[in-house]
This record gives sequence, structure tokens and C-alpha cells, in this order.
Amino acid sequence: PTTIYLKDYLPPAFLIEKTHLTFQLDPEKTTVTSVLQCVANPKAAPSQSLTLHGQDLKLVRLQLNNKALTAADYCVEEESLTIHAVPDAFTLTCVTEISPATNSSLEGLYKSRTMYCTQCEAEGFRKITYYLDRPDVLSEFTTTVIGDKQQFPVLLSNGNLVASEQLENGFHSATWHDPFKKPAYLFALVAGDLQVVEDNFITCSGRNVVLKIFVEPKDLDKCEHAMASLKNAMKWDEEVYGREYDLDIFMIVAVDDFNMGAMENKGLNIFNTSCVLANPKTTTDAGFARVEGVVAHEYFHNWSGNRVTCRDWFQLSLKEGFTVFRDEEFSSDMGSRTVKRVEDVNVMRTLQFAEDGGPMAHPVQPASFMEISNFYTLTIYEKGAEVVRMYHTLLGPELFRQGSDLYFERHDGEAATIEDFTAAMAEVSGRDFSQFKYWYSQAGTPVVKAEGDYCAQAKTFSLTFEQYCPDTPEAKGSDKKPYHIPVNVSLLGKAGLLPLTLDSQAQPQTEVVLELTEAQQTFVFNDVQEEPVPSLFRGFSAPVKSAYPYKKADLLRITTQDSDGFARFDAMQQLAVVAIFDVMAALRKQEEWQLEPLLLNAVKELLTNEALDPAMVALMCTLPSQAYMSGLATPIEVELIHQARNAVKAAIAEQCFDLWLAVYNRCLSTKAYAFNANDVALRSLKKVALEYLMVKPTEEVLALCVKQFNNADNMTDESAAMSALVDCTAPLAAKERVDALAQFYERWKDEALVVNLWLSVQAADSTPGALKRVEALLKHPAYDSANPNKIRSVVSVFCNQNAVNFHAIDGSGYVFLADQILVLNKQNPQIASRLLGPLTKWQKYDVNRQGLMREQLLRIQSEPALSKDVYEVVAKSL
Ligand code: HT7
Ligand code: ZN
Repeated sequence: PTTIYLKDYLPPAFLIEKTHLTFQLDPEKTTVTSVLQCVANPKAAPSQSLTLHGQDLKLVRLQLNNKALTAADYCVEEESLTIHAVPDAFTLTCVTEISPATNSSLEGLYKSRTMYCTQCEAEGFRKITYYLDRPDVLSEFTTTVIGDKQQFPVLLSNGNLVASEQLENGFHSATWHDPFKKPAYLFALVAGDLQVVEDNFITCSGRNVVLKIFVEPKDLDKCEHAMASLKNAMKWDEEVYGREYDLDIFMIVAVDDFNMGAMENKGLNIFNTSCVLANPKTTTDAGFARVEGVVAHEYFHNWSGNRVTCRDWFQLSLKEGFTVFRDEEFSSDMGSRTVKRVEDVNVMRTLQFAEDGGPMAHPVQPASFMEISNFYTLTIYEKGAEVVRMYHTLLGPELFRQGSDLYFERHDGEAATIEDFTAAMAEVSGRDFSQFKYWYSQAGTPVVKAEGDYCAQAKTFSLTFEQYCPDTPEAKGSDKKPYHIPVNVSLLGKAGLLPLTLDSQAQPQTEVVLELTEAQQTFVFNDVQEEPVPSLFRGFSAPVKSAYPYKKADLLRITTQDSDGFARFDAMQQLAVVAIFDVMAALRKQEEWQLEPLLLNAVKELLTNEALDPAMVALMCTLPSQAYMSGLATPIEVELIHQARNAVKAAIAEQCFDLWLAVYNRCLSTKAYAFNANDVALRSLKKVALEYLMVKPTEEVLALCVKQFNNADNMTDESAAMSALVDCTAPLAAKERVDALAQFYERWKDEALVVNLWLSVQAADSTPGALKRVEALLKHPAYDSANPNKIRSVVSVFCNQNAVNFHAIDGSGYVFLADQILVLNKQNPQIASRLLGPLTKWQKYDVNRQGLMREQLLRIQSEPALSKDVYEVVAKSL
């Protein structure tokens, strides 16, 4: 496979002004007729020939204006079609045949259960017809879909429905016209026997927009939350960004087989069922939150992605990072801002930092790629969002909004670059972002070490920061430039936040944004009346690994006194990390250990203070995950982390048993289920309480858990009880554990998304023998090896969330994963490539495991027909 470089970008030689597509649907022989109005691009070097992208297509007919082309006029290659001589303006008609029923890659046009649907981002349109399948070619699309009326009563595409016709032999057609020019990756088609839930939204300028959610008939009762989320998102985008919806109709379709979460096709979003369907009985609070966030995310793309799109795929974070920032803020406004921030930062620190420290590390704006599908990463999405958040922090909300207004206005209908976004932010603020741009061009997570020095005499507090960025595949750390880092700071005194006076500031305040730009830099606060504990990177103001030599008592002060919820959580997590490391050290030496008393006291304080937000108590009492701990030291001591974490958990469980029981009872509610911040908070604390209680359950606790499992009126409580039973290794609960799994399946076997939950709880079960159980799950009737959600629920959960079993010292977990990847490599390369993640991190483990993991990577590499997707990741990892 070849590498594509950002530096080689050239504008397209031709533009396609209008695109007319006609689909004659058939499982193995769908005919696609495209009529393209092409013109030479005045901004590009002239070209006599036209090369179109195309993949897995059967070319039936080609016509230039009125002339049928013969084999001598063009050349078909594996992934392209070149017409040797074309004029400056012409109409090209092309007929191809494709086979949706056998398309298992889930890119292009494919069949999912009984329906046909498309996925064109990033480069799937070329599997539909020959085209300039690149995001800087924007065209006005008209689409006619013809199909059997009984099989496909619903025929959808982008834009507005402009005609429908009854045809002979039970066929019918629908023609859709999208007035907004768009790149091919935003094209969509759906055909099937679907039911619809309908609503409407009146926009800020008074226009009526029809809203439709299409689902299979069995899912009609799971659309209400998505519809409410969509309307909230439409309103929020008007209020917060001044963005109004532009078509008369907005449609969402729920599809079972989908490689990612959802897709923002213009006016016709296609969703993985897991990201749109929600009902209290079948969906957890986390599921509800996901639906709310993803519905909003895709909707927000209508402006950040569709109206203003990307010039090329190196600019992917322009739309994804910005849109994630927008959806994060939306979710914060809909629920609890602090909880959302803690959750997002957990993803950053656990998963994105790991990516940034591994062999696939890449800048937010990559400089090269082989397969763009491999770059839909946490770095592009989540780190990209953090970079946008830093503009927001540096500019403040008003200037940031002016910057986004300018960006949208200036580039509406265009394909833009990250540079354009920065230019808009710079222009409205008059600020210089030349150093800030390293956030886009340099990979890796910067490390910021800080030290404080209090001078009691002068009443000054100096904060000295040092930053560096470690080596990453594309650059040595020593060659990297210092970043422009916003550091949100407060100083904590004994009785709360101290007023801050920096040399440069007249007005004292309690929080400042320091701007770190040098490799080493000192900031001095004046008039500091007592020795403070600094609260740094409040709200996680920059995506860095920060370190400050806190004493444990300092951390305790932050957990109890800081006004920033994220800082309180973070300090508590640092205390827990220290406690777990202490136990690891003792276990290593086979010594006695004692639970860190400060951590225990902090937990007790959290459990007894009823004034606290239950959601924050839940988060702060949840120990850092195995994955989080794994990111803190190399080599990763898989078993030791697992043992120490469990030991700390057991100690807290035992020493706070009565408190946990009281908390559990306090969280019980008789109210009907509602998805709102308060109720979600109570359920989250109840779940954590149950987890602790079930570490060593009494008869009474076991009965409570079983009661919750049987009587819950919602999936959050029901699945929490099931997980607590499955995670419980006490002999007392042995029967209940087995029964719960069997009963849960019996209750929910007809609900695919609930079955996924059931599969993942088992795949994550860390008790010995997991691989055997996982292999049995793959043979279970509920498993479907062609469905990405099922693959993720079993294979991905086992390999990413069951460390002790996946990393079994005999290497069996690695062989299992490689086997799965080799099968999927042929069937669905995107999913195969994503599964590689845990193997690529081999360098973080001990020498023995390194060898075993590498062996499997090499085995995969030696497969003769390796997809581009898998090849790129394996080659970069080795
Ligand atoms: N923009 C969408 C990306 C996407 C995608 C990419 C590759 C392969 C399949 C895919 N499905 C959707 C999703 C989003 O970020 O909104
Ligand atoms: Zn997106």
C-alpha cells in the first residue's frame, strides 16, 4: 500500500457540478447509473484526462456527452477509471453494477438484515460508482431509487423528496434532490420496510422542519429519547452557535450492522441502532447519554462538517474535533457539567494518552496515512476536541463564538482547512496562534511538571513549570517545539480559594489562566497570605500529563475544598493511585499492607456528607480502572495491578460496609424512571454502592442485589445488579451468579442491544477461564460474526476490558485475537484493523509478553491478502 502525504495535496483537475444517480435495487446486481456534469477546475493545472476513483465495481457502460466510449477511450484499474481525453466541460454517464448482499465490509451500499443502506465516509462512495471521491469535490445531488414496493416501501436519499412514481411489476421509485452541494462522502441511500416516528421543529426563523426517525417495526417504542435529543440539539445549536437547520426535513435511520456509531449524511443521518434506540426497560443511563450525545453530534455536523466540510482527510479533526467539542458542551448543558467533564477526561487519559504513547500515535492533523479509516481515532476526535476547548479557554466564550461565526460565514459551502479555523479564531481575537499550532502538528502527550515555592516573608508564591513531549513515531521529543498551554490555576488556602494577584493583573480573582509557552517558565503570585496548595489544570485545561509534588494531605485538601469538581475528582484519583501503588509495592515484596488511611477517610467523608452530588461521590469512590493504572508505569504489571486494585477495593468495602449499605438504601427510589441529572446521579451511586457491598456480600446484601435484579423497572438497575452478581466471586453468591446470567438472557433474548450487554458482561468477567467462556459465546446462537456490535461486545471487550485473561501468560489471548483479526481481515477490514489496538501496545509489557504479542503481529503480517487497513497498523506496530 502507498502512503499519502498532506504536503502532496493538489486541487482536483475537474469539478462535478451536478450528480444524478439512479439506483435499480437488487441484492446481487444493483445497477447504478450516474450522470455527472463535469468542468475543468479553474484553480488546478489543466488536464486532458480524467481519473475517477472506483473499487469492486463492474463497469457496464460509459458515455461522454452523447458518445458511447469504447475500451480504447478509457482504462480501468483496480481502484480507478481513467478516461484518456475529455473536454473542459462535459457530461459523463456511467453505468456500474454492484452487489450489496455480498458486501460484508459495510462500506458503500450494503444490506443490513432486510434493509439496504450506505456508508460513504471516508472513501466508500467509490464502491457505488466511479467518482471523484474526495471531500473537496462538492456537487449538487439528485438521486432516484427504484425498488420492489413490497420489499422496500421506504426509499430515502439526501435532501427533499421531489417525485415518487408507481412503476410496472410492483416496483416504485422515489427521487430526492439535495440543494446543498456536498462531497460524495455525505451521500446516503436507504431502502427497506421501515416504520417511522415523526415530529417537527420550528426553527429560530420560523421555518417548519419535519423530523423522522425510521426503524424496524420492533423498535418503534425506542425512538422517543432520540427525537427529544434531536430537538434539544437543534435548539441548542441555534442558541449557542447561531446555527439554524437548512432543509425542510431531517431524517434518522437506525441500522443494525454499522462499523461506527453514526453518520452525518446530509439530511439523512444513518445510525448504529446502539446510538439511537433507547427505552428505560432496555437501555442503561450510559446508553441514554450515548444516544443524546451521538444524535447531537451528527446533527451538529450539519454545520461543522457538511455546510463547511474538509478540504482533504488530513483535515478530519476540523470537523470531528470541533463537533466533539460541540457535543460535549451540549451534553454538559443537558446534564451535569462536572460529571461529563470527568467522563470525557477519563477517556482522554485512559485511552487517548495510550494511543498517543503507542506506535500509531499521530498528530491531530496527521502528515501522512495509508488508509484513512485507520485515522478515525481518539486523537482526531477527543484530542481534537480538547484543542478546540483550549481556544475556548484562551479566548473566552464571547470571542470564541465570534470566531466560530466568522469561520462558518467565511467558509459556508466550501471545503476548509484547520488553518482556516485557526485564522478565524486569530482574526477575531487579534491573538497570535503560531505556537498554538503545534497542538495540530506534533504527536504525543506533553508532560508538564510544576513546582511551587512559597516565601512567607515576601508573601509570594512562585509556580515553575517545565514541559517536554516524549518521542513519537514521527519525531524525537528533543526536536519538538514547546506547546502553548493554558493552565487554569487557583490557590487553596486553609479556608478555601485565595485571591490571586499576578504581576500582570490589576483585579484579584480566584482563578487565572496562565499561558505556558516556554520549555521552562515561572509565574509569581503576590500578596499570598498563607502557604497555598495550588490547584492546577482545573477542568483539565490542557490535554497534558501534569505532575506536582503534592503531599497526601494536600490532595485531601483539594478533594474536600476545591470549588472545581474536576479538580476534586482528580485529587481523589491521585490519592487512590498512590494507595494502589503502595499495595503493589507491598505485594511485590510479599509484605503486609494497610489501606492508605487518608484515602479511607476521604471515602468515609464522601459517604457521610449527604449534601454532595451523588454522581460525584460515585465517581470519586470509583477506583482508577485497570486500564488507567496500566498507563502509569511500564512495564505494565497486569496481575499485580489487578490484585492490588481488588485488594484496595475489598479493604474499602469491608471498612465502610455499613456506610455503603446506608448509601445504597438512601439511593433507593420509588419514582418511575426518568433520564435526568438527579436521577442518573442517584442510580450511579447506587450502582457503586452495590459493587462495594457485593465484594463480600452478607445474606442480606445478596438478597438486596437479587431483589434489584428481579424487580428493577429499568435496565440501569437491572444490569447493575447482574454485573454485581457476575463480578462476585464469593461462594455465597455462586448460584445467584449463574441464575442471573441465565435469567437475563431468557428475559431479553429478543432484544439485540440488551443481548450485547449480556455478552459484554461475560466477556469482561475477570475470573479464570474467560477465554473458554468467550469461545463458547462465539458459538452461542445470539452471536453474529458479521455484526460489528456483536464483535465489539465479545472480542473487543475481552481484549480491552479483561486484562488478566487477555494477557494470560501462555499467550492464548493473543492467539485468539490474531485468529479473529485474520478472519475479519477479509470480511470487514475496518473492524479487523480496530481490533488490533491491544496487540499494538506490546512494548508496554514484560519481555515475555512482548515476544508473544509480536509473534501474533508477525503471523498477521505474513497473511498474503492483507487489507490496507490491517497492513498499515501491523506494519507501524512492528
Ligand atoms: N463522520 C462519521 C465517520 C464514520 C465512519 C468513518 C469510517 C468508517 C465508517 C464510518 N461511519 C461513520 C461519524 C462521526 O464522526 O460523526
Ligand atoms: Zn463526527
